[in-house]
Amino acid sequence: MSPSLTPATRERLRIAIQKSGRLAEPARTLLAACGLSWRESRDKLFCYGESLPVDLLLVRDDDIPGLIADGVCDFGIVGRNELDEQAGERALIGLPQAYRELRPLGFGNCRLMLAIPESWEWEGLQQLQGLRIATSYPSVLRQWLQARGIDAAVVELSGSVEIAPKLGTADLICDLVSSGATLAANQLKPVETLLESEAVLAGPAREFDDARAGLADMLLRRLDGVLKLKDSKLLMFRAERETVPALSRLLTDSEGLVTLPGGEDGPLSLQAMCHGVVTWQRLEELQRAGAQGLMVLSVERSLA
Ligand code: PRT
Ligand code: ZN
Repeated sequence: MSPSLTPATRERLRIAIQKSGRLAEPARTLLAACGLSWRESRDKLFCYGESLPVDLLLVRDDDIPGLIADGVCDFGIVGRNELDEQAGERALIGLPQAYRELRPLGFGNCRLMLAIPESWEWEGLQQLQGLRIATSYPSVLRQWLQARGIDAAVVELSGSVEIAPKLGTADLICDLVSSGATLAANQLKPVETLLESEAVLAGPAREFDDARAGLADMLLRRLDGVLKLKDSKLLMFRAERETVPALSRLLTDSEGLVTLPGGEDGPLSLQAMCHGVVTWQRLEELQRAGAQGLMVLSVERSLA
């Protein structure tokens, strides 16, 4: 029997992720790092969760906010740009805010930006008065313009926004930018950022009040653990007792310098959790301050 799509009859959690596209692979990798695994289905739309009662729905990113709002899915991994755009659209037609951003996930980073023809001199926001701006994010753009008292026409396009100025359908554009190569290839230059975006975990605006609550809590705790450890390294070394204060001062940004139990005499064994990249320069500094036998280890998993 196929799983029911009605929220009331569900005890399993359901997470919507992009079927294919920029966020698809990193979203799966992140959920797998949280200990989830799935049985792939033949239609590749619904993946039954095997390790936990957490299923995946593989969809277009545009559909994810609506699926959460309608209660068809409990969570979704989607760009903040999409979430904010649809929240604006919902507000405009008087629908309640049925979802919210729960965690930024650190991938799919991009900016929603205004870009003008390269040949223009950028003179500031007042220059936008009376111009036509092409975008796939009309709601975010309208709100942004309104907040700044700018009266410009918003030209809604579902794709190929960057060629609108060349085609004469708009004067400038408002679009997502990551490397900036697409803008440059179309003789456009970025001038203003409307939104800093990245993939986020979105969930319902209200807490769960049924069997899904415990499961959702566990998932969020695991996710926090994975996100925290993402760029973490465990630093291990030995040091003479008298050098420890100087070494601690070099490690103030790491998580507690811990002295491991050992003998009374000789060097101490120490460890510290470092968040971010541990450079060679940093290791050499520590070595000069007295650290011996330095080792940098990847951290696989941790539970607070
Ligand atoms: O099929 P489906 O509807 O699911 O996918 P989609 O085609 O709508 O989305 P997809 O996979 O292109 O993007 C999904 C999400 O990735 C977006 O909603 C953003 O949150 C995020 N993201 C990150 C980006 C970019 N970076 C990005 N660069 N989305 C789009 N772009 C576009 C950009 O507008 C430009 O046209 O990619 C092009 C290349 O960018 P540059 O600046 O590197 O040249
Ligand atoms: Zn899309």
